[in-house]
Amino acid sequence: MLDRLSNRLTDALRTVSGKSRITEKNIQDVVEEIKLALLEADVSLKVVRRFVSRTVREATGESVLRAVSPGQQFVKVVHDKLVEFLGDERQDLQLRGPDVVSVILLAGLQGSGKTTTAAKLALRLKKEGRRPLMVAADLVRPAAVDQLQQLGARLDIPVHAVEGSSDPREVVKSALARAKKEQFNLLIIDTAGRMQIDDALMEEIRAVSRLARPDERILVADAMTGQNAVEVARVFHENLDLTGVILSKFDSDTRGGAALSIKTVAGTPIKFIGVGENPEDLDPFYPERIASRILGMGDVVSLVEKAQETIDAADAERLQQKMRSATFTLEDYLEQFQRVRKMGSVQSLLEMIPGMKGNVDPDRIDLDQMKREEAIILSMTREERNNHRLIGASRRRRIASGSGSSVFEVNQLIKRFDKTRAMMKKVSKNKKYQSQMMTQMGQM
Ligand SMILES: Nc1nc2c(ncn2[C@@H]2O[C@H](COP(=O)(O)OP(=O)(O)O)[C@@H](O)[C@H]2O)c(=O)[nH]1
Ligand SMILES: [Mg+2]
Repeated sequence: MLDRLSNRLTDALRTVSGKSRITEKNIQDVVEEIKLALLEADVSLKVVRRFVSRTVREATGESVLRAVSPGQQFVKVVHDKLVEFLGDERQDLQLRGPDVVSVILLAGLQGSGKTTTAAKLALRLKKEGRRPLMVAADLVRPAAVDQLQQLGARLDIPVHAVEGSSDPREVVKSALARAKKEQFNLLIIDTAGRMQIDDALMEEIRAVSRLARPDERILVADAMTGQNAVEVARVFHENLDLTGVILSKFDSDTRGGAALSIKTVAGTPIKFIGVGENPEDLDPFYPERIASRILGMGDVVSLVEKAQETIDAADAERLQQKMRSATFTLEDYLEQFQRVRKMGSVQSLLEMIPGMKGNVDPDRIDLDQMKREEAIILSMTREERNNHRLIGASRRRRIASGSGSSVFEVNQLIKRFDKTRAMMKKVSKNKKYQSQMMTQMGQM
């Protein structure tokens, strides 16, 4: 699945991810590689251009994190762009409550996988507690009704068909009536496809759509047809105002061009992917997961994410500034605790702060103590955290009971914080002292 694209992109980015500096030259090289990889994956030219220009703009505009190399950060930008072009958030089906009949209309070219997908959706939604009725409204291919009925029998899901009818609207109309009468709450309409997009097909599907008023108008598109699938999506969207696309045969698609282009070109999200011929082979489409699969550099991406979430260059700067001017407050102190928690360990926090790595022994920092202190600080008001001198005797009692500690502990904390802060100012210009102080903060 998407192997070729994945290999090419990953190779291109491996070279840059180790770079300690991003220059115009090495950006140029890797961008060329990305362009070629996308074109080879049959991503439409318009999308390739947009992808590349946004990536470059973002990569050059971003402030560089100190904890990761610029090359690693570039990998993250490419990853984020992949997610964006794949459609950002996962889009689920929008169906109505169980007491109303919801309708899903499936459209698409012949052989794209509509009938198979009807059964896949019916099975999935039945498992979620719906009562589906599949509607055989493909009256063009002689065996189409049969195919759906066989699937229905296999899955024990009823199929609505009208013997001898040649008008799909008639079939849909009677299906709607039957759903009400027999308490089905979901109609899945399988329609006729054509070899190519033609006016007669569009006219027919529009008529069916007007009649059925579907909650979901879904195009089933064959991922293996690449840019052609994208063009089909664009035209169907113009005609049907699609609510989504299901990309079938994703299991056989080594290129990935359709997945990457549909949202941008056709403006409609991919909701599911077909990953095999069996009724179980339908997966929700998660842009994030697909992007990770394409880029295969999850380690680098999560490293950069961690760094972004915790301390970036600006943050570190601000912190040092505060230490120097002794405007460091309990609020800032609390922030440090929370960073440690996010990073998972004191060690990883220290690595993010310039000058700390190797200078501080993380074992000397007492995490339980940190937790107790955090509880105390959390029991203060924001105002008190920003100016601990406001905290008088009665508030100390309240804070102690609010945090499950004693007044003595609250007093201790405030006293030590005062001392540390005074010291911060003194030592803040000396890196070695600075790290000693960090250790002390943890022990405070
Ligand atoms: N590998 C694979 N084959 C699929 C998938 N979806 C459909 N097919 C196959 O594609 C062919 C056409 O499917 P069909 O549902 O009859 O297409 P329709 O003409 O649009 O109704 C059949 O052989 C299906 O088994 C899929 O997600 N993966
Ligand atoms: Mg069919």
